[in-house]
Amino acid sequence: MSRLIVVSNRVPVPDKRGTAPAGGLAVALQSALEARGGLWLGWSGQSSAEEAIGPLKMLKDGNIDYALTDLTERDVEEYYQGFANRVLWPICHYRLDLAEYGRREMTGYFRVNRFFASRLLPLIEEDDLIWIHDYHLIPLASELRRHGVRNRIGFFLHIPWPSPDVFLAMPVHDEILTSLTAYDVLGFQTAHDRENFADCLARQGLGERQDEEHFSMGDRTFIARHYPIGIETDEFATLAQRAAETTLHKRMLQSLDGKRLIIGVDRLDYSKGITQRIDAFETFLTRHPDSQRQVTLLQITPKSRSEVPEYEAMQRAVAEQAGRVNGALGTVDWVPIRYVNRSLRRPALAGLYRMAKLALVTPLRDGMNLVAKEFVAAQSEEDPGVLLLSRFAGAAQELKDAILVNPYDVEGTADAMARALALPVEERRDRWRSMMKALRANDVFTWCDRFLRDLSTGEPKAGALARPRMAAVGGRTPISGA
Ligand code: GDG
Repeated sequence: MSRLIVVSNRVPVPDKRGTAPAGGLAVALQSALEARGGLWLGWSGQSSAEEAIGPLKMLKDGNIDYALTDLTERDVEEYYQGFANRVLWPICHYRLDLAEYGRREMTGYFRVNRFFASRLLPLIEEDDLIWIHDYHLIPLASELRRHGVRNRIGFFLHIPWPSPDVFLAMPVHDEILTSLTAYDVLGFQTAHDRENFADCLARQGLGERQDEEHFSMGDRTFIARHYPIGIETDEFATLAQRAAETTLHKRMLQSLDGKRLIIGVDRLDYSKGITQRIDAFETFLTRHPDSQRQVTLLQITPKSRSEVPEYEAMQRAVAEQAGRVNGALGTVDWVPIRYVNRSLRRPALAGLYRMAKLALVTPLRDGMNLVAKEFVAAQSEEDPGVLLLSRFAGAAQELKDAILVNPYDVEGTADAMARALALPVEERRDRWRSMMKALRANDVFTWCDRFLRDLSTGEPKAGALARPRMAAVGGRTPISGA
């Protein structure tokens, strides 16, 4: 079996006790790396004012080497905060209005990708498989190819790929699109994303489509396929069951005092539709006064990318909005919205999902949305909660038994909340069973195996992943450095 190299913007380095502070994605990739022997390279999260960057920081954990590089402050500003998060992220989430295209940032993005290539080159061995993750690193394969790297290189895009009318509005669309053709395997979250990508190629007259998933470009061929990412379904279900025994869980139940818990969990990001959701919740409470004092919305929203101005503004906007609803509808002994602006530990989160009768997962656009999947996995079989899910999340393609909503339709979403809370237990069980079946059939280990099988085509044997021990399932998944 070939060795595996994973490259992502941020790397979930194991902590001193040797357990990774990792969610499902990191656990699956680590177990693939452990099985094959491997290397995970990415940004250390540190930046310096100096232009000269020191050597890679190398760490070893079992069969896995971690290679971390610092970046300069200018790199972070131009590549990460600039082009990745203020051009590619909004464009891929259909927010042309928020994209702030600048040549300096674009140049910085390509420069940092060249820099990542220069750090990786001396570490690559002949038969290594290379798996690059997400929109920060799109041009990395073409930079490696320029240096003669002929290894199989795959790319997985965690976020949506937009329709050509949106994508082609980005000034450097041609460079970005062309650099993707340097990969052997291109992975998308949904068939819809893959079709959007194929439409972009066709519109630009790049390459030729051989069949649904195979393309050629000059003398190269590549696969573009959808690999919907999953979660560590069974492990997460166990985590949620165990959490029910903890003190935090008991304290939370006590504080609810019989009220039904509704939960929202999202990184603070405009793509997640948090303000529209709070509007919908307010509309629901106003239209159904009998629900007031009977429900509480717990919105858990860890800060992210606070150095980007849109995110800082959003932080203020959501806090003000929650405060306004609480002021308008709350009473001395009832707060409609509990707004938590920091990250909780993963077991605590699992327990809260299980306690909730309803989850509001209403992004305006989302590659997949793992919160939707985690909520389902955390439910009890006898009395499962209901998932209200945006039809614009990749997860809606698999979780068809969620209550699907259009998050732009505030009144429609409010009505769906009322419907969801009134569902009889038999229907809740039926819906849950069907969604759980989908989550078991395509968990994160299956996702990882499917991608690696395609990437390693031609290899004598691509092994199935060993399942990790529960201890490894502990915290957040900082793959993209969100
Ligand atoms: C990108 C794509 C795609 C959240 N709050 C806490 C916490 N979380 C964890 C959740 C979940 C993860 O963060 C968020 O994943 P999502 O999928 O919902 O969203 P993004 O961060 O935008 O991820 C997305 C994903 O990549 C994977 O491909 O699905 O579409 O945008 O796991 O549980 N974890 C802890 N405390 C929190 O407070 N421990």
